[in-house]
Amino acid sequence: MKQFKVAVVGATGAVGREMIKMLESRKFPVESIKFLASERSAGKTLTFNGKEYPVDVLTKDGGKGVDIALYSAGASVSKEFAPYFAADGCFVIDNSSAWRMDKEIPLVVPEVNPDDLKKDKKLIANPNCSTIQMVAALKPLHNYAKIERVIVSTYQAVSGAGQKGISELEEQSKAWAEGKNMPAASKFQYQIAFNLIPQIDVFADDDYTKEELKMTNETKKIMGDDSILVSATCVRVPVFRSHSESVWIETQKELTPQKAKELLSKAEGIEVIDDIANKKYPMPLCAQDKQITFVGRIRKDISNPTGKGLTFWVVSDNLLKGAALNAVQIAEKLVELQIV
Ligand code: NAP
Ligand code: 3JN
Repeated sequence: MKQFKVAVVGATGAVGREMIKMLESRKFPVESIKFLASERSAGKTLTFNGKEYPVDVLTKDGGKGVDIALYSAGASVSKEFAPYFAADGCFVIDNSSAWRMDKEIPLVVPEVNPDDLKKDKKLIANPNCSTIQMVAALKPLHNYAKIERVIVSTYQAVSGAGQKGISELEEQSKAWAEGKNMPAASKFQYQIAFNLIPQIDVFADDDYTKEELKMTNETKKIMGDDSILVSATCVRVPVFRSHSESVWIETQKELTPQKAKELLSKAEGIEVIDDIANKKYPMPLCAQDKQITFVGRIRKDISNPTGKGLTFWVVSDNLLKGAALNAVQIAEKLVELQIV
C-alpha cells in the first residue's frame, strides 16, 4: 500500500494532539511524519506510534516534500503559511475558518460531499465543529425530504476553545470545590463553571455571533444548497468534551420520526440512540472519544400540523468528528479516490 509523508501543523494544541491520535488509531499509511508549531514549542517532543519526534517551528518551506499537512494552528497561521505548502504540491487540510467560504476551496465532510475533493484543489477546508455534526445528521434527511429550514441551539464544550478553555473550566471547578476565590474569567467572557454563556466568538451581522453565522453559511456550502435557511444560537456550556445540539427542521416532503430513524440508522458515521422507555439518548459524556455522531430524541414537531416538522438531538466529540477525525477522514478520502 502507498504510504504518505505527513505534517501536523499546530501539533501541540488540543486539536493537533487528537489529529496525531487519529492518524495512529486509524492506521493512516504514514511513511514519515513531522510536527510543527510556534516558537513557544521549540525543544518539545511528541510521540507517534511509540517513537518520539521533535516539534519544529513552522516556516513557509515546511511543506516541501510533504504529501498531506493537517493544519490546526488558527486562521491567521493558515492564511500566512498554507498557500506556500499548497504551492509546494502538498495537500493542506485546514481546520480553521481561513478558507471555508472561499468559492475555490472545497469545504468537506466526507460522508456528505466527498466529490468536492479534486486533484487540483490542494487547499481543503475542514468545517466548523458544530456544523460538521449537524450536517452529518441533516444530509440523509435532506436527500429524502429536502430540508427547507433549520433552527438549532448548540451546547458547546469548553475544549472547542482549545487548551486554555479546558484549563479555565478545570481551574474554576477546582477553586469552587476547595472553597477558594473563583479565578477571573480570561478565555471566556464570564465564569464558565456552573454557568452558560450565550456567546461563542464575536458578534457580527444582525446580532448573530460569528460561530452562529459559520453554521448558517457552511451548511449551505457543504450541502450544496443555498436555499436551506439556518438560524443558530451557540452557547458555551461547562462540559469538557462533545458538543450537543437541539435541531429543529422543516422539510418540503412529509418526514415521520420513524422514517427519520430508519434513514439515520443507515447513514454512515451516525448512530441512533433513541429509546425513551429506557431513558436512552445521547449525552456528551457518552460521546467522548467516540468516532461517531449520535442522534436521539427524534420526534414530530407538535407545533407544526403539516407533518413537515421534526426535532432531534445531536451529540458528537467536537475534537474528533468536529475536528481531528473529519480532517483524517478527508485525508483517507484523498487516498481512496487516488487524488493524492
Ligand atoms: P490550541 O489548543 O490553542 O492550539 C493551538 C496550536 O496552534 C498550538 O499547537 C500552537 O503552537 C499552534 N500555533 C499557534 N500560533 C502558531 C504560529 N504562529 N505558528 C505555528 N503554530 C502556531 O487550539 P486548538 O483548540 O487546538 O485549535 C487550533 C485551531 O484549530 C483553532 O484556532 C481553529 O482555527 C481550529 N479549530 C477548529 C475547530 C473546528 O471547528 N473544526 C475546532 C477547534 C479548533 P504552540 O503550542 O507552540 O503555541
Ligand atoms: O468554540 C468552539 O466550540 C469551536 C471553535 C472553533 C474555532 C475556534 C477558534 C478559531 C474556530 C473555527 O474552527 O471556526 C476558529 C477559526 O478558525 O475561526
